[in-house]
Amino acid sequence: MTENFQNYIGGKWVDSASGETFADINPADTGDIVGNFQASTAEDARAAIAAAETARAEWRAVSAPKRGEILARAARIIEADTGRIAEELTREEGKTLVEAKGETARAVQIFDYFAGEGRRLCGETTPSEYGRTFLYTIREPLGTVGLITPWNFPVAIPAWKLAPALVSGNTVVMKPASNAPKTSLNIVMALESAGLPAGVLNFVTGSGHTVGREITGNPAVKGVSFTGSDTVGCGIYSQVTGHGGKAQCEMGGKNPVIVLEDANLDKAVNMSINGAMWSTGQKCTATSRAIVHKDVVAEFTAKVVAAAAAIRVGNGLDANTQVGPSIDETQMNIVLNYIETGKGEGAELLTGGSRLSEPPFDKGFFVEPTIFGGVTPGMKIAQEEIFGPMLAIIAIDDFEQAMAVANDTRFGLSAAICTRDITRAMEFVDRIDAGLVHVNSPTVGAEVQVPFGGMKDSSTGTREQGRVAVDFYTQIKTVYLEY
Ligand code: UN1
Repeated sequence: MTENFQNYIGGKWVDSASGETFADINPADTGDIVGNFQASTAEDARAAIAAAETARAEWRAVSAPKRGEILARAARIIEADTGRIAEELTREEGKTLVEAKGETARAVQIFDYFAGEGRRLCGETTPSEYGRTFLYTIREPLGTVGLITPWNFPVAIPAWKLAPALVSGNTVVMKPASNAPKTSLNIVMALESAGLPAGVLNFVTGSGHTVGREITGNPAVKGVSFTGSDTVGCGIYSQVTGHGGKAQCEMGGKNPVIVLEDANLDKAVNMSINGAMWSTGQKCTATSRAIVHKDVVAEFTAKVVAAAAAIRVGNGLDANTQVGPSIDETQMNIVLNYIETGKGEGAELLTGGSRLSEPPFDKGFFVEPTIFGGVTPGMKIAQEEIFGPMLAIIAIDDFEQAMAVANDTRFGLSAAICTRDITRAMEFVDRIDAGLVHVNSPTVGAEVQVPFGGMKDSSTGTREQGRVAVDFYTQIKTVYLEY
């Protein structure tokens, strides 16, 4: 019997008004249903927003350090339950258990970090032009905020939106991606057990067209933080800002790794495989272009192709697996279509390129780790976000051309360079259009204590994570106090 999971509204677990549910399916084994979730309506979303509005005054009155203490308690609950949370994450999302445990540990760090922010939710004092005037700022919550989260990091991303939103004193309506709602529900339950008052966090599952649209269109929602595709993100941005709300959207990437002729090639290969293949390439920070100096491109290519061909694909629950499935059939078909596009554009398929459909892969959405060589910067596979285990190798003549090619995309999330030359490394840092810059480390990863976000079409709004995360979730009040 598949278990049914409910929405969480005003501190109560409730069914959707629709009376309908949808299945949360294991992408490695479609016979495994993780649970049924509420196919919620706009009415359910409105009830969640109303509950958040009701709880607003009470939550705002709780001191920020006390709000932080609840986050710290949630961190301990999640930490103690890591094994189960990670296993459910792997079942619904497909990434390996090692990655799922790592991501859950990251969520714990996020809650701990923002628990501390409760004691540092500082304003500024400033000298006034006038005598006997105390001039200072304080941070206040926005009110009710909406969080729309993706399936690819179903524990870390809800955590890195929830923790700063809550510690800043906002009430929340959260809609998780329908492909991975169970992990988010586990976080909601941890916060409930940690003592979060009723109505402060409301959780509504369902489609973007119904639930998402009500959250983004409802003027009671003063801020929306979204991570997902850029098409959806741009729509959300205009909807939310259209009624005067704040919007923060983290969207796509087409992240390059530049490999210069002096690079340690084994390191360059590790950076590329890690960035392109782990988590099935389903990260907005994934490496999708290797921009390699002509003197080393043959050797780099031979090594990276051998490494990709040796990757063990399979069910993430199997300890041997290194790369799991695509999240669903649609996403798998997008990846397979890009493989056909790459071939059609004249790129050279060097390894992979096919769906794995024989047993034991027949019940999942598995694609072989795929590498194309001979890619030119204008090709679609060098321009569009693919979100699959795929790397395009582009040969370049010199550092100047590498920079031009690296920046020749509408995205600007993350970028890496592999070199031993400190001058060119620093030149790269200066000139790359990316919000996250890596020297001799892969394009992926995000430490909680530093800002995360991109340039160009990758992000809008202020950065997530780090101390600046609270900028999005707070508004500033300036006080002139004459005595
Ligand atoms: C990471 O690289 O570990 O949706 C984090 C994403 C990003 C998070 C990436 N917002 O893939």
